[in-house]
Amino acid sequence: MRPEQKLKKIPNGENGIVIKKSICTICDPLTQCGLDLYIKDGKIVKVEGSKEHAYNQGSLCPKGAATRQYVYHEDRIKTPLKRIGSRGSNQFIPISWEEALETIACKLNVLKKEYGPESVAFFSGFTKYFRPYLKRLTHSFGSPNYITESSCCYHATAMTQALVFGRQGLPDMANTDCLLLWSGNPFYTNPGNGRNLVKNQERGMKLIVVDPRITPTTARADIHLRLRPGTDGALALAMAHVIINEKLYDQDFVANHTYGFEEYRDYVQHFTPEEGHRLTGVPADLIKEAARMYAKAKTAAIFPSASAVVHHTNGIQNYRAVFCLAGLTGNYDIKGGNRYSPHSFIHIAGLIPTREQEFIQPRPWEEMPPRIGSDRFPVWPEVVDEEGQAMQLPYQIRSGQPYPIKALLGFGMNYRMWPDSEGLRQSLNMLDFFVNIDIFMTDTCKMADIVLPACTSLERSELRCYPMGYIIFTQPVIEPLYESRSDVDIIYQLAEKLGLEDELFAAGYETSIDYILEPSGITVAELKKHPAGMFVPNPVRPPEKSYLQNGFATPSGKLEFKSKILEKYEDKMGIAALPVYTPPKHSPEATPDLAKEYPFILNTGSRMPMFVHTRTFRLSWNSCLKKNQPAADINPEDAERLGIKQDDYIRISTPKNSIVVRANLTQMAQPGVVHMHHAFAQADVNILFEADYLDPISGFPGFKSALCNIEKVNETEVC
Ligand SMILES: Nc1nc2c(c(=O)[nH]1)N[C@H]1C(S)=C(S)[C@@H](COP(=O)(O)OP(=O)(O)OC[C@H]3O[C@@H](n4cnc5c(=O)[nH]c(N)nc54)[C@H](O)[C@@H]3O)O[C@H]1N2
Ligand SMILES: Nc1nc2c(c(=O)[nH]1)N[C@H]1C(S)=C(S)[C@@H](COP(=O)(O)OP(=O)(O)OC[C@H]3O[C@@H](n4cnc5c(=O)[nH]c(N)nc54)[C@H](O)[C@@H]3O)O[C@H]1N2
Ligand SMILES: [Mo]
Repeated sequence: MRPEQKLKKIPNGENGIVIKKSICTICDPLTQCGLDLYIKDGKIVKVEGSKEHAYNQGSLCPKGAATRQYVYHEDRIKTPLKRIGSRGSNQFIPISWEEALETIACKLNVLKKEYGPESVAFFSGFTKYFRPYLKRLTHSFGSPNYITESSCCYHATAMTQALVFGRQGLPDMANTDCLLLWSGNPFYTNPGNGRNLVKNQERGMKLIVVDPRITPTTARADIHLRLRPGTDGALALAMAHVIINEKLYDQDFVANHTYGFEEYRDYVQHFTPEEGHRLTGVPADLIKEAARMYAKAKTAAIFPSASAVVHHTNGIQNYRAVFCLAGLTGNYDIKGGNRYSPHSFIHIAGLIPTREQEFIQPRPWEEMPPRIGSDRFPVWPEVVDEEGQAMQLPYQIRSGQPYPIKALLGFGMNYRMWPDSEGLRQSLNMLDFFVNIDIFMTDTCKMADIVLPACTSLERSELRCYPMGYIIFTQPVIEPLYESRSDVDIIYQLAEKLGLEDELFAAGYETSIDYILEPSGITVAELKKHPAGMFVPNPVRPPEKSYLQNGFATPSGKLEFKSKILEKYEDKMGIAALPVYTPPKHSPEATPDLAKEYPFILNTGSRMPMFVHTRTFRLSWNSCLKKNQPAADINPEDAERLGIKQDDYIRISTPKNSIVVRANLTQMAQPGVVHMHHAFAQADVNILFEADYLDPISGFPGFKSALCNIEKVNETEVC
C-alpha cells in the first residue's frame, strides 16, 4: 500500500482515529441500532451503522446519521442550574453538582416528612434505560408514584392483551403464514421490523394492514383495510362475524380454552360486513376477504401497535375486539401465532431470565398509598404492575385529591407531549418543587426550580437487550460533555444524598446489573468483553401452548372474550365486559351536533422517519428533510372544497383551542381526516385536546380521534 493510500484508510494506526462501539438511543427502546463511532482527540468525527450488531447490521436511519449534531448541539444543558427568575422566564444561575444534589435531597426529605413520601412523584419521559433504577429509587424513598410516558404509550396495548390472554403475546413473524398488522408503520418507526416484513413476504407470508392512511407499509399489503380512525373495534367485530358465521373458527380451541364465547358470538351478530362498512368505511367485500385470509391461514399473527389503536377514547375495547380474533382462530401461543414472550429487561422479551422485577419493586404496592390514577382508572392497577397512570398527574397536582402531590423529579419530562399540554404546564407551575433532568434546555426545563444536565448515551454506559436474544452493555465512547452526567449516576448519587438504606444502591450500578442478570449467568465482566454486544448463550424460549399446563393467566383461566376483570366495573362505571363497540366520545356518530361545527377527525402523531417526538427538530440534517413545517396532511378533495392550496396556512380548531399550520395536500390522508404531527413547539397540536379526553379503562388520551375544523388563513394574518 502506498503511504498516501494508507493515510486515507481510517483508522490506520497513524492518524489518531479509533473506532468505538455503542448504540444509538435517539429512538427508544426497540430500535437501538449498533454504532461505529470514529473518535479522534476525544471527539466523535464520524458515525456509521455497526455491521457487527445483530439488529441493524450496518444500516442507519436519518436520526442516527445525525448523531454528531445531536451530541454536539448548542442547546445542551451544560451545568446544573438553579432558577432565579419566575417559572418559565429562563433565568437560572449555574450551581455545583454538590449544591444541586444537596438541595434536591433536602427538599424532598422535608416534603416527605410533612406530606408523606407519596407527595413526591418521579417521572420518566420516553427514555427507558434508567427506568429500573428510577423505579427502585421511588419505592426506596417510599413513594408509589413512579410514572412514565408509558401512560400514553404501549401499556394500554399490554392491558388489552392481559385482559384477553392474561399476558402479552408477541407476533411470531418469522414463522407466520399471515400477518395482520393492525396499525403500525415499521418502515418509519422500527426499521428492523420493516426489514423483517420484507424478508417474510419474500418467503410467502401474507400481509393485511389496518390503517386509515396510505403508508409505505400499506403499499406492501395484500389487503389494506382503510378504516376511519377509531373504528377498529367495529372492523374486528365484523371480521369475527364472517369467521364465526362461515365456521372458520377453531371450534376445539374455542370450546376448551375460552370464556364467554356464546355471549360474544351473539353480540357479534350485529356486525354484518355491511354494518361493518357503514361504521368503518371499509368495503364489505374487503372485510370478508380479510377475515377469510386471516382465519384460513394455517398460522396467523396479529402485529400490535404501541399506540395508534389505543390513542382513542374507545381504544381498549377496540383492541380487545382485535385480539379476540386470535382467540377465535386458536392462534395464541403457537408457532406462527401470537406467542407468550416474557420480558427480560425494560419491557423487552430478550430470551433471558432476569431478576428485574425483584430489583424494581423493593416494596410491595400494598405497603404504599394508591398510585396516581388508581381511583379514576381502577382497572389500571389491577392489570398494570409497573407504575401509576400519569395522565391523572395534572389533575392531582391541581386538586390535591386524593392526596397532594408537592414535588416532581422529572427525567426527560416534556409537557408538550401530553394532552392539554398548556394545562399541564400550568399545573407544573403549582408544584412546590420541580426538578427536570434533560440533555437539552427545553421549555419544560424552563419551568423547573433545578435543572440537571444529562449526558447522551455515547457519554455513558447502558444495558440493552433485543428480542432476537442479543445483549449489550455499552461503554462511554467520549467523556461526558461539559458537566453533564448519566441519569443512572444521578439516581445513585441522589439515593445516597437522600440517606436511603438500600444495599444495591450502595453497591453501585454495575453490581445492580449483575444482580438483575444473575439468573441468566451473564455478568458485566463478560459483557465488557463484547463491546459490540453478544448473542445470549442459552436463550430461553417458553414452550408452545403453555396454557395446556397452567391455563391462561386470566381470572377464568381461559382466553376471555368476556373479561372477568371488566365485569366488576360494569355496574359501577358502565364498562362493558364484552368488547362492545362504541364510537369515539367525540365523533360524527356520538356527537352529531358538535360534528356540525367541527366536521373533521383530528388524527395526531403519525410518526415521520426523520423525527422522534421532540428530539430531532433541532437538528438541521433532520429538519431540512421536511420542508414547510409545521404542516397538517389533508386530502386534496377537502382542500379544493375549502379553497386551500399546497402550503397555504390553515387554522385547526377544536372546542378547546386552535393552532395555525401549513396545509400539505396528500392522498395519504383520507377525506374528512386531518393528520397533524405532535411535538412542534411553534404549533403544539396537544393544546387542542381536553385533559380528560381519555379512555375510561386505560386513561390513554384520544390523540387520534378528536373533532376539529379547518379553515384557510391569509398569509397577512400569520406574519
Ligand atoms: N398528539 C400526540 N401526542 C403524543 C403522541 C401522539 O401520537 N400524538 N404520542 C405519545 C407517545 S406514544 C409517546 S411515547 C410520547 C413521547 O413523549 P416524551 O417522552 O415526552 O417525548 P420525547 O420528546 O421523546 O422525550 C422527552 C424528553 O426527554 C429528553 N431526553 C432524551 N434523551 C434523554 C436522556 O437520556 N435522559 C434524559 N434525562 N432526558 C432525555 C428529550 O430531550 C425530551 O425533552 O408522546 C406522546 N404524545
Ligand atoms: N421515526 C420515529 N420512529 C418512532 C417514533 C417517532 O417519533 N419517530 N416513536 C416511537 C414510539 S413512541 C411509538 S409509540 C412507535 C409508534 O409506532 P407505529 O405504531 O408503527 O407508528 P405510528 O406512526 O404512530 O402509527 C402507525 C399508523 O397508525 C395509523 N393510525 C392512526 N389512527 C389509527 C386508527 O384509529 N386505527 C388504526 N388501525 N390505525 C391508525 C397511522 O395512520 C399510522 O400510519 O414508534 C416509535 N418509533
Ligand atoms: Mo410511544
